[in-house]
Amino acid sequence: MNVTHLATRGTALGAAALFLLAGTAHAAPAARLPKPDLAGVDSVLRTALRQGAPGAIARVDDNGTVSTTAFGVADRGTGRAISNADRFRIGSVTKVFSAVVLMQLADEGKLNLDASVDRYLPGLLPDSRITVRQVLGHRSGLYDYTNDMFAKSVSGFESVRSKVFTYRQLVDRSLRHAPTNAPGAAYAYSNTNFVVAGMLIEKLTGHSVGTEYTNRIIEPLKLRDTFYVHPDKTIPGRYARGYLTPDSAGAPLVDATQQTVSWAQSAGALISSTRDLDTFLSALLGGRLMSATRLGQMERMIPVNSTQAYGLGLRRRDLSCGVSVYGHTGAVQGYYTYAFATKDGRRSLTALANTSNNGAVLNTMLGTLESAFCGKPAKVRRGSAAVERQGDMAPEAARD
Ligand code: REY
Repeated sequence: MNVTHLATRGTALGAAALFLLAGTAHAAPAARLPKPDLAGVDSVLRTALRQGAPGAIARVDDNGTVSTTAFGVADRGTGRAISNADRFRIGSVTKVFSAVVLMQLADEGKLNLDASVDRYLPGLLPDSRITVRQVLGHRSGLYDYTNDMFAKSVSGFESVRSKVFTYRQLVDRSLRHAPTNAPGAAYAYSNTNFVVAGMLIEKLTGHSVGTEYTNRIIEPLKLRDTFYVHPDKTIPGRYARGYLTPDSAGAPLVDATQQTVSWAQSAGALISSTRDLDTFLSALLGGRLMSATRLGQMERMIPVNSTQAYGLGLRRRDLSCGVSVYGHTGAVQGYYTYAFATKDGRRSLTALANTSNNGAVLNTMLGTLESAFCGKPAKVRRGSAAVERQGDMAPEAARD
């Protein structure tokens, strides 16, 4: 086990040049947040290890004061200790990147969020009432093709790990099913929406999503650990291996590190690190990636359940202390990610466990948010709200 609490002080982002657009400061008054409970984060990660995660890491950036913590291994074969320098697959946190690209295109007057998807991608979807805004908010009704794909976790994964899909093939898999709801009528999380988002990016820019992530986000923010390598199967440089938990109890973990992630692409194929995701979310919420008006639209939320809401490619979680944080979770085979920040972007947390398909670990890792943003729990009697909140993950949270 390795434990590191590394505190460094510096400017949150040393680049005024990152103000890509004038007048974007998103200056919510600095909320009075409890101090992060770093011992609490440690204890959450240790619990995740006891529940089967080979390794777990977290990084809290509190207005430039950075704390990192790591337990367990990056590689079960060599026993190498995991650290916050390790890259990993971020799953659906990719959706925030895709949404940012589209919001920038909207700022540039190249995309109307309330236009029909059909206007930009004629004939792709059977219902021309579906708008871009509905797609980004998971309100299109498009069925999530990954439901059937991963009904059996290990064989489902093995059957796609080396495949290269076109976006259209993924959309076609969705369209074999009836829509889950009429356009705009309900929230229903679906990867299909962010496959459509990727198609929109490529259609409007004439470039691959990888090029757009790089030019618009990765390079301006100097994210040195963030890569879109699809359909390459290998994570560049130093990385944590990812271990998929089989459905049958007691079966050995499956090393899922090498895969194309072609089944997800613009819905979930980015690689990153805790440092880069903290930087990205702080920049986004701090108003440095799009106009203030556009960010407001991205943050306009529809309630999902009692503790969660969803905007445009952005999730809000309401924590037990009354603080709300914005970001996304990610679940690809072998990796569970939580990446969230305060509304003003001044405190961010990214946490990773290098396993997946393990509901106990996913639920436990939610506790990193409580510790990072709510501080030490108030002294409460048994059965307190703070404890109960850990158990209230919505069923859909197991995948999104
Ligand atoms: C894919 C299956 C979940 C994960 C998914 N991920 O939609 C997107 C996300 C990109 O939200 C897999 N679960 C697991 C199963 C369940 O196979 N039978 O946990 O590794 O990040």
